[in-house]
Amino acid sequence: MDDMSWDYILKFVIVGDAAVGKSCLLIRLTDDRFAASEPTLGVEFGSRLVSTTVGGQAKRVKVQCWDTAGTESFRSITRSYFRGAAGALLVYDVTRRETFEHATSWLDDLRTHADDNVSVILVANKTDLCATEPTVVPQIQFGEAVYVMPEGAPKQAEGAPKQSEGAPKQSETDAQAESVATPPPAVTAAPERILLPRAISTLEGALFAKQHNLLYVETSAKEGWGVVDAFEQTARQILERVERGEFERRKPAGVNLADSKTKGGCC
Ligand SMILES: Nc1nc2c(ncn2[C@@H]2O[C@H](COP(=O)(O)OP(=O)(O)O)[C@@H](O)[C@H]2O)c(=O)[nH]1
Ligand SMILES: [Mg+2]
Repeated sequence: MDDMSWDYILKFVIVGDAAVGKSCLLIRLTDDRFAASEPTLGVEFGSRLVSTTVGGQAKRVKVQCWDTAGTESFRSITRSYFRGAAGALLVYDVTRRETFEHATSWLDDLRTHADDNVSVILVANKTDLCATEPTVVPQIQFGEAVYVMPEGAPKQAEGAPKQSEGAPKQSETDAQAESVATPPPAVTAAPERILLPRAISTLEGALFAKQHNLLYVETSAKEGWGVVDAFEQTARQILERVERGEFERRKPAGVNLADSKTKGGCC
């Protein structure tokens, strides 16, 4: 099989509120770079080959992805692109709770306007704003205890000044009670990134996904964390369902098998 050939073509859509990073995720997928993008007007398109394993066999999948506008004024255009999608990325921003709360309404839209069998992955994006490395997502099984790393205060970026740095400790405060307060040392190093608190924990996101029968992934379009994985996981689920014969009575929406004519073509 040459480098450009594929076994399946899958249609994907990316949905979610405005400014959660949908366009940046698409650019990361197709160009492997982070671009501070302009707001999407209507719909944009990108394509890339990804690999996945189904039934022990490696499959090459050409993902054709439509990036939609999240604002209310474009919502009817957005919906028209849901039709025929085999997979959907439902994206929220881990630092903005309202974008997670709107996931239910996006899901309703997908269930109403896309094919019944559309495979949806919930994507918690912008995790780089809250952590210096990707989080390990727990596998959740209902009926079993869930063990997760405690998620307390956000981790501090390495080298970043600690919150208490510069502020005198209690013992020092007592000793210096009578003296003039010493000003904090001047910061000479380049300012480090300050991490934001997460508005939705990994566990809450993963539980929501489990309850609604969605896949779940944490991403950073900026750092490239989890982006290709999101498409590969979803492609694997779609193809497993095809192999299990879930679509036996009719051709599944958004899934095309490569034939001798299309194999070897370009994007
Ligand atoms: N830190 C960080 N910023 C991001 C990430 N993804 C997108 N952004 C920023 O979020 C803003 C909105 O991104 P955009 O892709 O246009 O959002 P869209 O409206 O959902 O398509 C832009 O300023 C991006 O630079 C990410 O993973 N991390
Ligand atoms: Mg956009």
